[in-house]
Amino acid sequence: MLKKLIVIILAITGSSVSYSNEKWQLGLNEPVTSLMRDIIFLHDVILLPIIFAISAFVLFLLIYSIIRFRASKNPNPSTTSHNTFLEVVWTLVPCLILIVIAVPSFKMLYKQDTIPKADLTIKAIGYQWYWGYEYPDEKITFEANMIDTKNLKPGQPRLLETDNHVVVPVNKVVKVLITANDVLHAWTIPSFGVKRDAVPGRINETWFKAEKEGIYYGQCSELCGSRHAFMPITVKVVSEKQYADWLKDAKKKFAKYPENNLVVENILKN
Ligand SMILES: [Cu+2]
Repeated sequence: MLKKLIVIILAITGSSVSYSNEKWQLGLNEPVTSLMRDIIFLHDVILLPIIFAISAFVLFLLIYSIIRFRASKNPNPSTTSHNTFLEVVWTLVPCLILIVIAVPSFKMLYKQDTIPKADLTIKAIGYQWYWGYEYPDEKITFEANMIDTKNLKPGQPRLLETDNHVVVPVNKVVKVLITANDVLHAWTIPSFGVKRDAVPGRINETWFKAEKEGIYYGQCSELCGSRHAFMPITVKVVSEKQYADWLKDAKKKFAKYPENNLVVENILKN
């Protein structure tokens, strides 16, 4: 209800909610991995209620003290400067709140960090200003450049669509190796709950298992230069059959895999 009301207010005032797959979208993108569902749970069920409760409590105290202790009602102010009990309480309660947040938060971080046995591996390389991809198991490599606004086909979102898509099969564990060639970038897909820095000379790892077919969008999430806003990430999640068909074509189209890709091959061996 509140969500709907805010959407209507935004629609009337003409404000825009940016970075979304849906017009007037509020909140986080629809989750398609268990990682993202956990993130949404932490945000909606744990963090938001705590934030609202604390804000309401502080607002209540503020209004109460303004009215109750105003000069006309309270001409002789109290000179108390210490209250040991109160000081212990307002130190301990925030600690307890932080511990309550830390438990699910650490659990989630650990889950994101532990990569299950991967069904396929993809390497994403950040360049100024586009992404390059390698499928080390299939020996294919390609680049993905943003499609300019004037060349978009109907239904393609502006600033998010790329000429080549990363294609992965549905319900498979995909391990993503992430690096950069020049400066820091970051590879992310909000619906997957995945975000990792792309650091030159270093390979970061993450994983996802998309549970729904579709096209998912992300954007470089580390300020990397003048065209930082124009290096989107497009991942297409398809059925296993469609993936096999795509691979057949891709192996012809993208067969320029580097011969001495020792770093990636060593990682795959371990
Ligand atoms: Cu970038």
